Amino acid sequence: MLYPQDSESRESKILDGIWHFRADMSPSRTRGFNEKWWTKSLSESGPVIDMPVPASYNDITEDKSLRDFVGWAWYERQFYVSPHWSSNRRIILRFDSAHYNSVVWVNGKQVMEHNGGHLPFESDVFGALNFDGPNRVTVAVNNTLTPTTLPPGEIIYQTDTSKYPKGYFTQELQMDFFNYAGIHRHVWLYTTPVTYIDDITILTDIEGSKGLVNCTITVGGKVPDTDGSVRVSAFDSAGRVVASSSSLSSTSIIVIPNATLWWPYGMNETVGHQYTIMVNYTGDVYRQKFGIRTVQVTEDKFLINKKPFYCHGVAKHEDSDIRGKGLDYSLITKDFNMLRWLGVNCIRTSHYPYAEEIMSLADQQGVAVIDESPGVGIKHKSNMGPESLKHHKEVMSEMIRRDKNRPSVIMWSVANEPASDSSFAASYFKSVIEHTRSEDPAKRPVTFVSDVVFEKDTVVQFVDVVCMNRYYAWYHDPGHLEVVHLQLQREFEGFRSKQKKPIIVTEYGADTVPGLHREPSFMFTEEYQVDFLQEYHKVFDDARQKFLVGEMVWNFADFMTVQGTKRVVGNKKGLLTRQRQPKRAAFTIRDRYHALATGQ
Ligand code: BDP
Repeated sequence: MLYPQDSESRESKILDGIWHFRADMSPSRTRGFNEKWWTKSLSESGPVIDMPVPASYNDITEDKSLRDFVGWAWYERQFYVSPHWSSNRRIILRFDSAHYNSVVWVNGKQVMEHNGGHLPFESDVFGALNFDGPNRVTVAVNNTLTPTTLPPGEIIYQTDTSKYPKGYFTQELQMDFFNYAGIHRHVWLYTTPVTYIDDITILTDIEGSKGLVNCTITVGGKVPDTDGSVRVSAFDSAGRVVASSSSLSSTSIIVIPNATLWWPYGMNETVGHQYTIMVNYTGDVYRQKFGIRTVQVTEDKFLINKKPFYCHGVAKHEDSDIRGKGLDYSLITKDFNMLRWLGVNCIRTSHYPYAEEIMSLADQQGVAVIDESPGVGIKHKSNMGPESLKHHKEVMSEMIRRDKNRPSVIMWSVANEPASDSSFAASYFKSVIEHTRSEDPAKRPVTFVSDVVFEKDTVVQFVDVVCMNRYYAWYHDPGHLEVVHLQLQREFEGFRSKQKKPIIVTEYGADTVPGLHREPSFMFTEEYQVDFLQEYHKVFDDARQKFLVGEMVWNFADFMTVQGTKRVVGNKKGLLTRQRQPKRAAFTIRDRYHALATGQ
């Protein structure tokens, strides 16, 4: 799905801002549907409050029941559309993401429904619009997670009224982050001509000094009998035409002589180099960035442009004070500055697809990405039935459709820490992984992230790269750093004896309260986090020249979780605080990663 953009044939406007909002606190949570709140202004059916878009609604007010709310939340705003948009075009209403189920009405008419957070959805709303007066968009968003949503969850009702108030329920989740909800990213209105470019797929290859670019477009609307005329030109970063093609077909192969390749940080001077392809299809113009690079996996290497790539990275979250999972340009720019400061060359979008603006920064700044689906917390049989499988595949397709042209994306991760030792896992994940492979035109490697010991895992056989999360001397043998060497090495050897595949340690980390100190080090202190990471580094350094192709600290920054006995206002395994200030271990990682980047 193409990201909205302005061009000679397209216009866009963003509908972000302060919207009207009401959470449906009725016991059944269905009052809004029963009373049809979308048929008139939201303020006519009851009190409304101001709610920023984009943002999670949870931390905006001082109301605990809204912070922990589960159910339908209603948003509404007015907008105007200029009469010059009233003919000869499509007008698309697009949500870059809303968590989790959404129903959208324009002027009281339902225009779309979507299941799943973290990914865009859109619809042509031309027929529902007024061009000579105000328009109203109403959105109902439901954050209830069920055994078949992704991530899965469960609502647990307590009926013993001697112990619980009437109607008491909680949402049980198998994931370690706060279930922030709301309209998390931009809301757009954009136009295209009626005959339009629906999608562009760019595949690249390298032949000597040439870059080979295969560009396929799919089109929509009233397609002319002749298949329309397509003109494709590629521009370098200075805006000079480097190649072009003019044909009547929707596939063009263009050759870029003396191509500058896309490299991740640390591998070459041309970090994050991108070209732009301009497609003109019967007057509809769209500019798509792309990078020329190849990705391959061997028995013990991860190759980018045929050179061994060693990932020195972090796993992240979309998470910050006040805005929760809402997109914020200051935050994401700061995050990329801190990634560069740390010397990071790779991130994992744990545990869901991140905003497209984040992905674009990764493309530009040469930060490789393991692009992860929201498949987190798949622990039970009820999460691996036919309905879950169907939805999981749909989500993978949506994700690939959104991110397939990104040079930064070097691998897809279909899930984090599923019960890959259960008897249902092998057939479920075989199917999801095969589907993912078949959907990606670029055939990137596919993985899932495992926390199961090698003796019990049943899914690693289907992946290209073994990704493992390990917490020795934290969840296992807490405080005993002396076990790390033995236990990590044992797992490495175990997996290698089963599968000759490269390994990435996708998580290892220790909760650390900033400002807490002890010598000798003690769990939760800044010193322990340093000692902990360094103990792992010794094992990594042994395996690095052999089969280990990456190490990723859990986590870039502290982040919010649900309340629980293990969490002191959130997960504190960040190298940085939630406000993005470094803890002591950040300096250890910075020294290590810059040394790795310069090959020392
Ligand atoms: C891992 C999970 C991650 C958690 C982390 C932790 O993948 O989401 O936040 O543990 O407990 O198992 O800190």
